[in-house]
Amino acid sequence: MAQRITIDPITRIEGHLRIDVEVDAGKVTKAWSSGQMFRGLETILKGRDPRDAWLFVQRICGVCTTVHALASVRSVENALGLEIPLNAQLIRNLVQSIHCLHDHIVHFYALSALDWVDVVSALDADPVKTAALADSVSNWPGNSPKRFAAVKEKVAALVASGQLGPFANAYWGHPAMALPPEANLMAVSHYLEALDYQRKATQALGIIGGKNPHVQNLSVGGVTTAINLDNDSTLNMHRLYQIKRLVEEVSGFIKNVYMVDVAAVGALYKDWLPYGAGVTNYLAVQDMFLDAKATTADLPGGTIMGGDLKSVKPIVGLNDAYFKENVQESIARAWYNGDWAKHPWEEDTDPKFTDFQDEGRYTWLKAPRFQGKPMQVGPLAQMLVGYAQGHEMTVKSVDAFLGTVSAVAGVTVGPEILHSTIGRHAARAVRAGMMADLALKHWGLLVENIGKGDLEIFNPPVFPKGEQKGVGYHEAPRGTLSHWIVIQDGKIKNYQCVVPSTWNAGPRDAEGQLGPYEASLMDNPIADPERPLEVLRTIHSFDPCIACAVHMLDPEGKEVMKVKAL
Ligand code: NFE
Ligand code: MG
Repeated sequence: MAQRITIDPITRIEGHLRIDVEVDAGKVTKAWSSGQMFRGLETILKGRDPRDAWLFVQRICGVCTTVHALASVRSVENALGLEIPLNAQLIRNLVQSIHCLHDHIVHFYALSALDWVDVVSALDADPVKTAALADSVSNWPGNSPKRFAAVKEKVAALVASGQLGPFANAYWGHPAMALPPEANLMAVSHYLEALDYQRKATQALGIIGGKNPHVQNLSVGGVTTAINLDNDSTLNMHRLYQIKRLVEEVSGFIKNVYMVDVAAVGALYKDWLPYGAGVTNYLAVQDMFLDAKATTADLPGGTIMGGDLKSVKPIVGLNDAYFKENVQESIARAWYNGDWAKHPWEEDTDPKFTDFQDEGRYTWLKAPRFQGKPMQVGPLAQMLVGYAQGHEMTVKSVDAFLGTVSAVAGVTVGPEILHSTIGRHAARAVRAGMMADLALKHWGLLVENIGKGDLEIFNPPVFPKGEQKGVGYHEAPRGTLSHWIVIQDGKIKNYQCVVPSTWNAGPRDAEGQLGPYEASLMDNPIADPERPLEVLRTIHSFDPCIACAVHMLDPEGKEVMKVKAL
């Protein structure tokens, strides 16, 4: 008989996500994804000055702190047809790439590694053998027997104290945990080191963005990062080199630790490669633009339908008609008034709570659709649309990574394995490596441009009478983010955010098509319904952010707790 499992809240994510599954004969047969909070940020923007919107919407989230700011200023610039100076483009690229390094590192180690890594098993590891294992895949100087012995001691002390701290309440000893003790000890050591490297990324972001979380250096029309090489208080060579050194250190960690760990975990869990594909329609947008007009970019954009790489269609620049015309959101199964699917410019956000109805409404998330189809967004989508278009950096990076996985797994694997739970981790690690290289490349482009004497950072916006519509999009760490604005006589008439975690965590639509989280859970094995580790594996692989997805908080924080999964 089918068994119902409710996990509420899912932790090690941002925000409040509830997942329900039905399990029959050890497999998931039905799934529901539900965002459990409401804040209403889209609503409070009405009537405000479009130049202020980015400061409000950036508060949607404390994780992807920069991305809503960037999408917002781009939406206003798009509505006005306003170009920004090259320096502003490059400084924004530094902000987005450095933020992304922080975000991807935090996701793998703090938010998802413990789904695969058994901390308690690390106590059985031999530090010398652990160092030999680590040396066989990486040259990282942190991988010494002494370091691993110290980490083992630290974990033993935590276990003895009964206070596991960040390692509390996970599914230790679960039958689906398959790594040998040495791999577990290596990963725990890297978990702790990751804390230092995510901090370094944050420091670099604080220097370029003025503050972290939530950068302060954007503006409709450019950035407010004044450049003056002879002034201590502005962006100068000293600050630029501080940023570069920090990014180089973080890049070293990503290449020698994070990417290697993901390749090793993926290879050692190759039994998991068939699970978690779900929705294989993919959407990503171009980003990391190389010129003021945003005509060329270093990150690829496009769509793929039905998992067929040959179906790829490009999305180019910041004013792409194919993207602009084909996005809609459906509220048929969400807690809003109405039953429509509408283009974001035409939408409203009018909450109407009903309680959780399996066959009716069950979430605060709207269901975004592209040409009526659910789309998976995120690093995997971006790697696949790049791969399918022969985007040089993507093809090289993905092939090199798959080579490492094949070597560790002892079988040759190709890009088809990427349509999976593990594939989402792999794609994110590959993207982190690319973003590290791109952060340094765009740092170089900025220094070169400043060296030519160009110090421009801002083109002032002018708001004409009448109505203008715009969209600002950006490839955030969790995928394609778009902000849609309607301006009337210089004030915001409508503002809608269509967010990566809304694309992925959104519900069914009027046609009953499942959202990507829901679809990816189907057929996942469940070894022990009391401890649904496998559900966490697949859901965490998307890097959920429900604060972003609903941009909305039930002040009572209603809990329907069945399982607390930590
Ligand atoms: Ni709050 Fe976010 C990202 C956005 S949500 S984390 O990345 O936008 O998907
Ligand atoms: Mg929205």
